[in-house]
Amino acid sequence: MNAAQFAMASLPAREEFYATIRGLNLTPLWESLHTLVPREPQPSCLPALWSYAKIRPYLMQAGQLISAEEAVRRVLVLENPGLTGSSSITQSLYAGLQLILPGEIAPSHRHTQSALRFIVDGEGAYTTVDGEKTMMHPGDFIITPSWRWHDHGNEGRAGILEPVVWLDGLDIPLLRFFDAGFAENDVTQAQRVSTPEGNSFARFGYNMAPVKNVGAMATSPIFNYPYARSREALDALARTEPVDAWQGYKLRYVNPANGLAPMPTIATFLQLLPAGFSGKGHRSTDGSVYCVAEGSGSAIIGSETFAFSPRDIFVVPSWCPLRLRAQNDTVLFSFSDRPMQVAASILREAFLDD
Ligand code: 1HN
Repeated sequence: MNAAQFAMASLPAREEFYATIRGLNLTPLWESLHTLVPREPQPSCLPALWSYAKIRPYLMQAGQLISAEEAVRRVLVLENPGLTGSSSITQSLYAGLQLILPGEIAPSHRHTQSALRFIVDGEGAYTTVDGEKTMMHPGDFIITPSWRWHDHGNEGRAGILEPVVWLDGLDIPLLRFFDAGFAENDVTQAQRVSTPEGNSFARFGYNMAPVKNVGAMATSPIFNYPYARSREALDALARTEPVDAWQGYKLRYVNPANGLAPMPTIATFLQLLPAGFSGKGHRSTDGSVYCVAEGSGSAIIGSETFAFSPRDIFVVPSWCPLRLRAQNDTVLFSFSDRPMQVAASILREAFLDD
């Protein structure tokens, strides 16, 4: 018998064999080898865009239906249409839009999942992380490191009382994969503020660091990266150097204590695309979530084109080419699981010719 005859002759016998061994919790590798080890990434994650203008009315409706206190966190999860039922925006990351109304408190708790907030709408909210409070302003990038107490509130600012909305990004699917999730509720709703506001930024936010009592810090000691500072850096770059043909002017946020990403599992970026920018294609194995801070244009993700406006969120799956176009000056915030892939030496990226 040649190989083909052998395969034909033994098909029913094979099926019977598979059924038998299934009872012993055994499966034949040769039936799944090609999908287990693909020639290139085959993400279930799909390209998608969430229009903030479309979502906002539903967020506000959620605000009428449940309090922040009852919900613990009043969030509409941005679930990837290719990952239904998993509360994931990519295979490794979670994203959601959180609403906090004036006077509300989202009670203090802690968990092993790391979180980021990118403020999209409204003024007057704050977050307290391990006893230090920081006010949230649109465009600020704020972190809640693994296992630190955190509560949020909205007490208004300068007489203005308005709903505040931010984008949450967490490494929930990654920790679920590792079965390493723990969580605990605090004994109080809102933590007692024990460190003066601005203390962390004074220590680490000016390209300087304390000389005493600085241990290794896997997570950034800065927990609010103010938009005004990051925006200023991009502006200065745009005045002083040529634009990158793929990404415009793009910077990564750093943990000043080690030069790496702000959190061990999540990298974050801010980029400026000058008006009229039409970028070449770029792809990488870290699927990314983008949030539009300013401007409008389009994201061509694979073969699909998504028009974006301020506050919209879009997701680019692993290894899917992204081309960015900007009508007017555009600023994009983004995050991905890049630090995990770098640690595992599996990050790949390609800058395409067109
Ligand atoms: C969480 O703690 C927050 O602290 C937001 O604001 C979203 C999603 C799942 C689990 C914990 C927050 C979350 C979360």
